[in-house]
Amino acid sequence: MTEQIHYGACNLCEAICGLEFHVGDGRIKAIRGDQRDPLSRGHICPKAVALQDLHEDPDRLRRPQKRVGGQWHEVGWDEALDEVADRLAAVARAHGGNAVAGYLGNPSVHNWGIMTHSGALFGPLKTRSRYSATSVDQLPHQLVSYWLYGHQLLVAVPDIDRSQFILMLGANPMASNGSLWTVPDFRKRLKAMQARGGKLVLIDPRRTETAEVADEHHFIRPGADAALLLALLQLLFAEQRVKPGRLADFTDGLEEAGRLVAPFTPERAAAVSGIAADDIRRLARELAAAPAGAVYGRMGVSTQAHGTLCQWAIVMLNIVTGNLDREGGMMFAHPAMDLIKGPGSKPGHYDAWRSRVRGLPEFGGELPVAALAEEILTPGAGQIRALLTIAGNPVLSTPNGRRLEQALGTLEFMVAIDCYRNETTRFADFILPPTGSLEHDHYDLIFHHFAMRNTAKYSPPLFPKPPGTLHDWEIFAALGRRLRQRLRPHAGKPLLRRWQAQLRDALLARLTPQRLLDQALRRGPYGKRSPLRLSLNKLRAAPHGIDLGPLRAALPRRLHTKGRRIAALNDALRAELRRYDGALAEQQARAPREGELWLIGRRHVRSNNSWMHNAQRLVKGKPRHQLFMHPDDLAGRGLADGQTVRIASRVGELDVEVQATPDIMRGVVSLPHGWGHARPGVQARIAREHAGQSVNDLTDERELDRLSGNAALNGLSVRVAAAGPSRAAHDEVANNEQGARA
Ligand SMILES: Nc1nc2c(c(=O)[nH]1)N[C@H]1C(S)=C(S)[C@@H](COP(=O)(O)OP(=O)(O)OC[C@H]3O[C@@H](n4cnc5c(=O)[nH]c(N)nc54)[C@H](O)[C@@H]3O)O[C@H]1N2
Ligand SMILES: Nc1nc2c(c(=O)[nH]1)N[C@H]1C(S)=C(S)[C@@H](COP(=O)(O)OP(=O)(O)OC[C@H]3O[C@@H](n4cnc5c(=O)[nH]c(N)nc54)[C@H](O)[C@@H]3O)O[C@H]1N2
Ligand code: SF4
Ligand SMILES: [Mo]
Repeated sequence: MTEQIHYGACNLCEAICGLEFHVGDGRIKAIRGDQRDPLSRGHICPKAVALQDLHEDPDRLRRPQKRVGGQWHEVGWDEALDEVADRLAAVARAHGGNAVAGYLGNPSVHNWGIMTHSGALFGPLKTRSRYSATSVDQLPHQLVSYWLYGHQLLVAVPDIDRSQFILMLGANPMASNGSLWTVPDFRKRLKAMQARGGKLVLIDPRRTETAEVADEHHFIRPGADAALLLALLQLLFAEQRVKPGRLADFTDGLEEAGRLVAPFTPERAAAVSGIAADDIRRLARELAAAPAGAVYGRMGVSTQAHGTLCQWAIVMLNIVTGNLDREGGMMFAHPAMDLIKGPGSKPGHYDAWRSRVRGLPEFGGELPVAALAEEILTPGAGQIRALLTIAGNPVLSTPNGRRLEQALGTLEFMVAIDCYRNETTRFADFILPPTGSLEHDHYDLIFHHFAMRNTAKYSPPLFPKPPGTLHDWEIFAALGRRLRQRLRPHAGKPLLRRWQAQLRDALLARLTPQRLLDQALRRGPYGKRSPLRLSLNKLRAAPHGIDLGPLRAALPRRLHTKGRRIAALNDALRAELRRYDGALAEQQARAPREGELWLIGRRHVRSNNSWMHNAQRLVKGKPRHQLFMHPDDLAGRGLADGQTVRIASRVGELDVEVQATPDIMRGVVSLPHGWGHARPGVQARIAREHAGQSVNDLTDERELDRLSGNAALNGLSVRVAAAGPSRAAHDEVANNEQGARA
């Protein structure tokens, strides 16, 4: 038997690790890290090996599925695509385009065909009812980047290989492998920084895997980060430590920002965060003194009540310390296929329209997904009647999943483009499964924008496309073509415009991701105008990837604002700062409610959102979906480690096993998301044996970051009691909430 070695990259998370596949007899024999990958340098995590399990999983769908009543049938592609197009077009014709909604889940940003061809599908639908996982994730980052730098993708990342100080909030790269920060092998890079005398300070309500390797860790009361960050800013201004350096030449509003943060003293921050005022002072001074440092915050400070304010304050801290765009500070990547400067660049827009029921602002053409259920359930013009989900599982991943389930049950029509019959797609009338990730090629379109080093890599498919299957982008193109025929989106326009539009559509339909990549590479910063002359062929000839060097200065050139200036403030931010002053005063005055706990989430390196629990090698061993709780909080309620407890919020309650741990702050409990596979109709044999409960049956669709509409998944008020038959705990919370709102 001859064994062959193929090279590629992992597309499961944002780290884009280089992989080495050992293949023999048409099967994978081993998956290892590619030592010669210039970005990941051999690093992988246990999920990479599970790519084989996904590939071979008998539960993974390979043919279109049609549901008739409670029964699923395999059907042919033409039949499925024709009927899906008929049904979607019928809803759009009868009720308008907005009656057809779309939801794009997380793997769509890891699948380049979905990125290049989603326009082919959504173009003819002309719907404003667009949702994605963005609004349960990084929306505040994008909004702040759009406001300050003029482009939603201009997100700076810690230049860890040259840094001396990182202040990190609400991120756990030891488990997540980095987010909005492509940093494969975080641990090794951190160790190198520490060996240079550098320091990592972590702020997190849980003593996480990252806290274990940090130099300093502070517990923080969930949701109190804005107070802490604004106090750090206040101190830098008050102690005259503001030194933006060259950034001052192209930044507007710094002085005014100094005035607006003046009320946020360390004493106020200490009162709500649990971090001592003296520690806050010391942190501000250390940050200011570091020769090169970075402030970085992720999920824990995005998916909370003040997500946008937190991300704004983080950017401002990096600006006033002169660390933005400085080596060893927070820097911007220059990817080979550049979605910021390239053609078709989408800088973003905000509040150009609002959601119908609650009036939540759109961002970049998408509405907050916390509003999806009510938009389906509330009658009236524009009510959503059909839904298209792509690579997503919003029942498990968006707040109040039970209400969304209820809503999905009322739809006239639903179609899912997904490889599994999961907690969401089981509601669909059709599931259209794409090829698996080893059956198509890959180029990471998104995460090179957030990488701590500039590299480029093309991964050819490991296995040929099986006969009778379609890639995601082919499904998009085929469905888009059928929708255009049925909806004739250019009808009514003047003849010339119609021809132009039809020509453009026809060209688009013929473009493959490969051609788009090749063109973008040639036109891009390392293309025909540079000595590298990068093209798809050049990438094909370099199976380990091409190193494009460390991050380099980008400002003000790369800014997308008028006059290439950073706008530190706008009216929305000014108003938010004033409002937060009041909110903080209220919070300081409010006595803690008896028995109240704050719920946060967590991630584990062997799990990936909701969809990798069907791999035996990832779920084996002791369960990882217990509720973490401090021993004192358990004792105070007469509860014991390992028992089943009932946890209740305004929207629901569930019973879970509790695990006592001193590694969580008192008053805080933690439950990971993405579990809850016992729901009927889910086809995932192994995942069902490790079902767990869905934390999003507790999270609240009303709890949002006000500015962005991002879900406040962390810092939710809950109660925990012994599990019993009664629903008393739930009713009590519901009553309290009503009282608080009345
Ligand atoms: N409480 C709480 N909730 C959270 C979070 C949290 O921290 N706490 N995290 C949030 C975050 S950051 C995110 S990103 C979301 C994720 O939420 P979602 O994106 O809604 O859900 P996933 O679990 O990523 O589900 C991905 C689906 O895509 C399918 N899939 C995988 N690869 C492909 C592919 O190549 N093509 C297609 N068509 N389908 C594919 C899988 O089968 C799976 O069904 O969850 C969010 N929800
Ligand atoms: N293994 C694995 N890797 C993943 C994923 C996965 O599911 N599994 N998902 C991927 C995705 S989609 C994403 S978006 C990234 C997320 O990547 P990260 O943001 O790095 O990962 P999280 O584990 O969500 O880290 C959030 C941290 O915030 C803390 N936290 C909660 N509330 C607060 C708060 O109010 N304040 C502060 N300061 N901290 C708080 C939590 O305790 C947690 O440690 O990970 C990606 N990588
Ligand atoms: S860290 Fe793990 S899941 Fe993420 S890209 Fe690397 S191997 Fe894949
Ligand atoms: Mo995410």
